[in-house]
Amino acid sequence: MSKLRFPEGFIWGVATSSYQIEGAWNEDGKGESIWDRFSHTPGKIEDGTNGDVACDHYHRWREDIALMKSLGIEGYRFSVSWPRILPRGRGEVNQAGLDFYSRLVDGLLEAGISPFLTLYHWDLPQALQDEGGWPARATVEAFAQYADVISRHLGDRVKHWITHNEPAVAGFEGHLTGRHAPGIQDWNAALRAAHHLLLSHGWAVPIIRGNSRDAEVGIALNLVPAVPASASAADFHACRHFDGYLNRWLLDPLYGRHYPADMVASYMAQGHLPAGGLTFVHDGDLDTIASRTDFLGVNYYTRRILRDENAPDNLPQTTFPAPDSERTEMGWEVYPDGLYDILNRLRFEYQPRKIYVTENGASYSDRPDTDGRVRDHRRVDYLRTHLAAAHRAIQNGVPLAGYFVWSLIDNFEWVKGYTQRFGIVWTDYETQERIPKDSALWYKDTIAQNGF
Ligand code: IFM
Repeated sequence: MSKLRFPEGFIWGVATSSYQIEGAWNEDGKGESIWDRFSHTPGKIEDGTNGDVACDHYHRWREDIALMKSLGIEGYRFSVSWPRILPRGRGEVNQAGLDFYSRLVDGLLEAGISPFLTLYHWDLPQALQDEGGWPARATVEAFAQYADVISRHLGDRVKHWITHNEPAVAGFEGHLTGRHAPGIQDWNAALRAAHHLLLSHGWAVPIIRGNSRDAEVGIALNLVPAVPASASAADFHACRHFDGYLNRWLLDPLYGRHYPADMVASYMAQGHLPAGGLTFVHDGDLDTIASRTDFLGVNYYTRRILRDENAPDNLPQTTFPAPDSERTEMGWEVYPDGLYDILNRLRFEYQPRKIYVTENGASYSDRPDTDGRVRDHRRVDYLRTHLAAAHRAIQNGVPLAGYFVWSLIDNFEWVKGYTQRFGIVWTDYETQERIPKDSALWYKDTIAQNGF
């Protein structure tokens, strides 16, 4: 293979999120989050664990920054725990929480690493959930206060802001399938929640810009290309429906196109929306949601192959993975071309000014060999092939400005607990020792050469 070189200034990063790595769930004035409550509820997490300690990053952040520096990491995407800052979701600010993130940001800058700050990666303050959570419009106002507090405090030093991580997951896994906190199963609640997540993004954009001069602001979406399992019209429609459910429902309003009419009609026909339709959309909301952003964050892991199963509840139809395709331990098909496809589609269909791949990575459980080395060759292959696809997209004119591996370290994988390891660095949960895997060393070389 010939050498691939990325554009000058391309940012090589890693990503994490607060609940998945921090631990210290009730320290220094932090309030309870919906993930604290959910993971403490028996039966919700597959291995019965929780994020109480996780990677203990709250106490080990200096070590983690040193680790990133040793790998040559240029950008660190992390999220802020809202209930660490506003224990009750709004109102009184917890100075200790602000101080933690302030020290973290200073430490990153000293190490020459650009902070990419995500405001919301799913850990809503439980106090706000008790008042209705994301299905309630008042949560949007609370988010605006939170965005203001954080950006006023860190806006002088943080220049890359991501309002939300994967609002489709927060909206639909949290309120439709109920697999994620807060564990609700209700179409109407899910659609309201998704709308309020988007609206809160739109409200936050000018607030962040006002508090952080020259900042870049964007949002990170999990995008999944869908492919029909056959040439039948039914499978084509299943695909279109899945795409509308997961991709277009967010992309269309964010890029000024209203909610997709085919999906609104389908949701009304199914009784997922009341007879009045999108009653939770107020005048002006769609303009707010379509506020101009500086970049789009793309979280890409896999594609879906779909056939029409006539699912009675109109949930997305069953996937039908290609017979010989390799899968990660999440069961997700390894399909690098999907990243190329989605990046090109965005370029032509939505034209974001700039794109970052804000997450990409794979779960493999390779552990330290007797010599202490973690030979995670499958992850190296995964990263290499996906980066090659990203490189092809750049050559095709996609304005891709950076790439963040999910994840820096093995961490709490939501409903899967600690059974899945996405890190390029091994976490020993007994001792909290970190061991860079072969993939981390490969990534270090790749960063040093700006390619491979
Ligand atoms: O761990 C998650 C992350 O929190 C959001 N995107 C997908 C990752 C892997 O499932």
